[in-house]
This record gives sequence, C-alpha cells and structure tokens, in this order.
Amino acid sequence: MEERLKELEALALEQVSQAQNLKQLNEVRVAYLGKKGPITEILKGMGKLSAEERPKMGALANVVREAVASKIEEKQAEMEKAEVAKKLASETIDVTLPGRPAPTGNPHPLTKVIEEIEDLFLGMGYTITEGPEVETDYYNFEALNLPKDHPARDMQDSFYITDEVLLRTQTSPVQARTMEANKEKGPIKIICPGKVYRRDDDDATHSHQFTQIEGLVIDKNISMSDLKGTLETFAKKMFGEDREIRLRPSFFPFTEPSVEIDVTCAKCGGKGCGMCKGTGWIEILGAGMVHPRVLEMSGYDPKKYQGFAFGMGPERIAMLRYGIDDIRHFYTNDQRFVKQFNRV
Ligand code: 2U9
Repeated sequence: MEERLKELEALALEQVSQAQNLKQLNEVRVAYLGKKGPITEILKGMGKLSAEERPKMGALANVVREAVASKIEEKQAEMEKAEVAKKLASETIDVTLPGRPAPTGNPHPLTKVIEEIEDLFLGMGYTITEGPEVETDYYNFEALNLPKDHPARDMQDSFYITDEVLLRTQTSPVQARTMEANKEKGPIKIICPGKVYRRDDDDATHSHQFTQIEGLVIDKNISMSDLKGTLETFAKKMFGEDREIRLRPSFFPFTEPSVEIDVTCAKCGGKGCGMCKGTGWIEILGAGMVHPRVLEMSGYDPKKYQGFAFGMGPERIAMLRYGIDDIRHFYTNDQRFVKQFNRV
C-alpha cells in the first residue's frame, strides 16, 4: 500500500506539472482527490488493515493527499497570475497615441445670425420674448390693424387650421400679446425672434417657412429719432461702423409713418454694383411708429404712449453676410452647407 501511495503521488505530481490550463488542472484534482479518486478509495479501505498498520498508512495517505493538494493550489495560483499578466499585457493602452477626432456639429448659420442680433439688442437693454407659432386670427391680423377685408392680408396668405386659427405669418402677434398683458403698466422694450409661415411657392428667395426678428419699444415721449438712432446703432454694429443708413417711406398697416431702412452696400461702398443693383444701398429692415389704432387695441392710450417697431429677416441678413444665393440652403440640412460656417 505504501508503494501504491508513493506511486500515486508521483503520478499526480507529474500530471499537475503537465497541466496546461485551469481546466486540465481541475481534471487532475477530480481524478486524484475527488470522491471516487484512488486516494479516497485507499482511505476508505483502511478498515481492512491491521491495527498497527492503520495509523501509519492513514498518516501517509494524508501526507500524499496534502502534497498533491498543495501542489495543485500552487500551480493554480501560478496559472491565475499568468492569466492576469497576459490580460494586462494585451489590454495595455498606449497613452502616447494621437486621439481620434470626435465628429462634432456646428451652429447653423441662421442660428448664428439670430443669436448675434439677439446679443446686440440684449446689449441695448431689450428682453427676448417668444410666443406661439399656432396663432389666432385676432393676434396675427386684427390686433395689428389688419381687419378681415384688408387687402394687405393678401401678401400674407397663410396656412389656416380653422377659420380663426392659423400658423402665424409674422412674429408681430407676440408684441401685440405683450402689450395687451402689460396694459400701460410701464415701458416695453422687446425683440421677438421666431419661425413664421406663409403660403408661398418655394424658390431661391421665397420659403413657406422662414424666420423673423421683430422689435417693439413702447414708452412715453418716443419719437422717430429714437427709431432712427436705435436702428443706425444696430446696422453699424451688425454690418460695420463705416456703414451709413437711409430711411425710405413705406407702408405697413401696423405702423404710421412706416419706413424701409437700407445700409450702404459693403461690396462697392455705395458706388453701385451688381450686388446692390446699381443703387449703392441694400435693404435690411422695415420699421415705423406704432399705429395709434394698434396701441389702442392693446390697451395703450396713444396720447400718453408712443412706440416704434421694426422687423427683419435673418435669412436675408445671413444671405447678404455670407453670400448665400438660395434661401432653400438653410432648410435642407446638407452638412456640406452647414460645415462652411464653422469658423465664420
Ligand atoms: C406691433 C406693432 C408694430 C413690426 C414691423 C416690419 C415693420 C417689417 C418685415 C421685414 C422683413 C418682416 O422679415 S420680414 O418679412 N417686417 O418690415 N415689422 S414694423 O411692427 C409691429 C409689430 C407689432 C404690436
């Protein structure tokens, strides 16, 4: 029996040393130390030995078992260590490698122009006010001195949801709502940016959806000179300090008197060129003194309060600034277009 145990020990140790991986090592453990393994079998058969031999053999069997078990443990620790080392080596990160650039978006040119205009007016003490795009006929037209039969409505043909509800054709209803909510409780100084809709056939200069920024100032003793000074400051900040403006008489139902405002052409400096169609001037704004009837309808006494208002199209301003030749470029989400304005 002693020989058999020694033999088993030698065999087991040999197989442990030959195990290539944890699976094989476990197979050796099961084969030699498991419940059905030879060492367990020998220990079970101890009963048949004489009382003299039994403790001797028992002790020897246990020594062999311990020796095999500790060898297996040792080998297992070695293998696990090697595995961790292998994993660490294969997962090494070379921190000196150059990074891969993450693709990023950039602001849309229209957003940039709108934000720039907002910043200019915020700097002059204005508040940005927004309102609904789905508007009532009353705020979109009636409150702006455009009654149901008014011919100027033809120019703002719109998308109607019901007879009385439509997609707004201008941001002016936001100003009308602000005045009505304020009702002579104090002055108003706001700009209203946003999307507007008109029933138009799309082409290079027309879109059924576009953006507007309109402004409104209401206070006591407001005159045309406030309008001119404000919009001259705006034009110079937006287009360059060396630019001049001129006011031409015009008509809007919600302002009286009304004007259109031009800046000197950047390309020819006012001499006249293809860009300004030979006039030396480029139209950028519409404006006027708020019509007394509009003031009245929104709860302001025109004898006590006056105001000026203006409106502009950010698309037009972006087209002039960046030399964009077709308004539809703004809305088609072509990355080749949008990416050009990354650093402008
Ligand atoms: C209220 C009173 C007056 C807003 C105004 C304009 C002149 C104007 C257009 C220019 C090009 C819009 O983008 S565009 O199509 N706007 O010319 N808008 S005065 O006047 C108001 C608005 C609201 C209560």
